[in-house]
Amino acid sequence: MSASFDTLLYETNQPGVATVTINRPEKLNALNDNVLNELAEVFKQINIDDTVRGCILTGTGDKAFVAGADIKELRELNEHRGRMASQKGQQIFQLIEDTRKPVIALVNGYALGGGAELAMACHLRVATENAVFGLPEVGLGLIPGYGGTQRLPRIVGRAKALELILTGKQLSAEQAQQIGLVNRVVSQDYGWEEVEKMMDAILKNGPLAVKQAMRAVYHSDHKSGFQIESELFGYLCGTDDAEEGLSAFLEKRKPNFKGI
Ligand code: CO8
Repeated sequence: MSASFDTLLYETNQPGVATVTINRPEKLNALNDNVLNELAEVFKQINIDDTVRGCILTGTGDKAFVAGADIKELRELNEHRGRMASQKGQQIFQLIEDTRKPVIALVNGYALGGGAELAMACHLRVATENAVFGLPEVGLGLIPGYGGTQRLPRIVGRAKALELILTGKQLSAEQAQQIGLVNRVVSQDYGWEEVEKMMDAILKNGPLAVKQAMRAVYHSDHKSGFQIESELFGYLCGTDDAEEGLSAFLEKRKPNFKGI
């Protein structure tokens, strides 16, 4: 594939392995509409490109994988636009999850909100020691809206998922590994080596078997919960609490929620 993007870097350094790097370091790689559109485009192309057998997804710099959805854009959402934005993001993340070539997230820093949700839409996760995971949406008066309420319980179980979603607390890379949210933790210098080793270990196997194994493993998932997530995300976008939570972040102050 020959592709050029505004917010992504696309490379194929290892034969057969595409590397997609989200490249908005000045905003800690936050997912604005442009990034989401380009992620959709690149994964559509990866899906149809027979020369690509696997993909590594990461973020530019050593501070963030992705620090979430772009909070500036979230503040523009009302109930209807919130629901639509959630559905759009869910579809793009589903496209990533439905890729029948292994997608490994190299989580090299903050993976918060939509960033944690993006990592969860990948099939496997390697974290560097400085990675931080969290779903801080409730602190902004919202809930995860890119599939996080559905994928997190599937990955770590309902009790742990509820704890993380309801408290919004952050986990270190090691804590994330302890609950099964990441497959492996390595020092910052070895992130690439580890992720390439994992990819090699997969790609040396029968390509048809790898593809069908992925299909079989994901077959048990139910899809209706995603629709409920979007409805509720949209509802919250129309509330005073979301307006207050998002404004408070951008104005660098603590939110004063009223429950309306
Ligand atoms: N969106 C927009 N801008 C961001 C974001 C973000 N998520 N995160 C960081 N930035 C910006 C900052 O505003 C800042 O910009 P500027 O220099 O112009 O002020 C720049 O990136 C650097 O950030 P900080 O100065 O804050 O860096 P720190 O090292 O002090 O802090 C943190 C790093 C702790 C990661 C901090 O930036 C932070 O808390 N970020 C927000 C994290 C967050 O709450 N993420 C969740 C967002 S909500 C979400 O993802 C919902 C997903 C579902 C959406 C569904 C439908 C749309």
